[in-house]
Amino acid sequence: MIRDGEILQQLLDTIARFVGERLVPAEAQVAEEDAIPEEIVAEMREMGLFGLTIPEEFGGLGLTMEEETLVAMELGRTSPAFRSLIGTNNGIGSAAIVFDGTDAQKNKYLPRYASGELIGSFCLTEPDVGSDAASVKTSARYDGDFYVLNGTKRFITNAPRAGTFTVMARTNPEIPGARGVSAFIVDADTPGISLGAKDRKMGQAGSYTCDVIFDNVRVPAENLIGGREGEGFITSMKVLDRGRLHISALSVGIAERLIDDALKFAVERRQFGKPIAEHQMVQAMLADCRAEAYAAKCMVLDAARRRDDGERVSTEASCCKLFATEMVGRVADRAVQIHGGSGYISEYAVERFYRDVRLFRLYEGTSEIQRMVIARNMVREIA
Ligand code: COS
Repeated sequence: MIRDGEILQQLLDTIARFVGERLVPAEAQVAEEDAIPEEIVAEMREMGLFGLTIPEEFGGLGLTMEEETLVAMELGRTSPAFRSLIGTNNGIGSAAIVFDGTDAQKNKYLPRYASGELIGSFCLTEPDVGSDAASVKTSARYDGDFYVLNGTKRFITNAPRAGTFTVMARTNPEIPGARGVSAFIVDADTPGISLGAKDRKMGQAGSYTCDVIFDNVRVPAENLIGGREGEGFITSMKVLDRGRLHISALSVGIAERLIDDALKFAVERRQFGKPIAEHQMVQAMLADCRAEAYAAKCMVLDAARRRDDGERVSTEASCCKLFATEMVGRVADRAVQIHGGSGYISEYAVERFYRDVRLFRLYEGTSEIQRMVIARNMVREIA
């Protein structure tokens, strides 16, 4: 749902200008130095980009899902590291509190996420717990007015910058699956928390992940999200439904950027006496990219509108995540192919994007998990 078309368009134009004038020119530097320049981080803060989805009453812009997907598409037109920096505050790092937090938790944390003063990070994955997310092993033992957390979380996005962690931990060892898991908001400076070395990744230089280790970390009981045990897994699934739509929109934006780059290259590069854009096999690749990106865009906008209308869109979110992230993988592959040998050289952005987009088919649920969610829901519906 778009609340005010004119205001949204102003926001989209501002972001498009910022992406084109500030972020795209900084892409190579970010890739080279594996860091986003602090002045760009400050500009992102000033623009309110950390609080896009935080409700207005807590200082954010309170974007609806449809509005958020349109913004994510704009942000997709540059290196995903920039989006990743603001991604957790607008998504998995804050959403558990937005959806299920108590008023006190919302008042304490959301304004600081919205301003970018605090970076929120989401801790679900563990060394032995990936796709089977309900098997969380990190424990949270109740002790007086505290819970004592022990365990290790893996591949945690923005952990090196985080001021808080949303942590999924098992409060009831007697319940092995989803219902034994609770969600906590944990301040990063709580004694007993340590961070592993930054992961060295295939792509997305400038965005950081690492292990987060909890060693007898005493978390006040008031930091149990929503004040209820056993709800953490369901909270995570709700967070991921939204996150999956966001990643799908981002994939559309990146596909559009890659199509632009490939098209510009194809009209300039000449072989056999004419631009390669006039060769039918190159045209076929361009056309397939355009058709698939358009299909993904339509899907994402439809699912976002349905979610704004109050529908449960778990199936649609997984359909979008599956299709859009696989789509951008194919688009990136064709963009490299259209660039020929140049596509393998890091001077051209497609080389970097080819590696960057590989992550989208893995995190916030692999393509295999999305297929599993879709098919399970189909079987459930017919039953
Ligand atoms: N919204 C709300 N509730 C949901 C839900 C959703 N999207 N999906 C599941 N639930 C609820 C179920 O209704 C069930 O609740 P009850 O206990 O009341 O019956 C509970 O959660 C358990 O669901 P389910 O039995 O389906 O859980 P499974 O262990 O079988 O696993 C999958 C579900 C595989 C879908 C889940 O583990 C998953 O998404 N895995 C991937 C994790 C992931 O994306 N990791 C990436 C890292 S996070 S960046």
